[in-house]
Amino acid sequence: MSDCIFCKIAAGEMGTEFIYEDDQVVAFRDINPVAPVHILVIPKKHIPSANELTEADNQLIGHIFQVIKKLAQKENLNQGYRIVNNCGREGGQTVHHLHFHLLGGRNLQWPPG
Ligand code: DGP
Repeated sequence: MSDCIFCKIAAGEMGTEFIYEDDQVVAFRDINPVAPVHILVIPKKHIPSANELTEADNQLIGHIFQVIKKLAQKENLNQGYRIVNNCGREGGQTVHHLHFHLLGGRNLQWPPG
């Protein structure tokens, strides 16, 4: 989608450093980190939110979770981490391109705000 910031990032148009890339996804560090490790993992395909996922995306979502697991190992998050997907306005979603936050490196509190 031409006016989507994450589509532009995934296309390499923003000069964002990728910490992981394959044919389906890219991962990069969040511009406003809320934890020592704060990585965003996004599909290259434009999907506005988790609410628009279909059965056809099942493989993609499974793949994203495999990528997250590998990134967590690479970042030495041996004590645990959190995967967050904000969906919709009340869910706190601000960028309308599906993304998963990988958070770690400190004790994360529950419940979130
Ligand atoms: P969410 O609230 O779940 O939609 O999170 C969107 C996140 O995206 C937010 O933590 C900030 C991050 N973000 C927004 N624009 C950019 C950008 O241009 N570069 C990077 N690295 N992160 C961005």
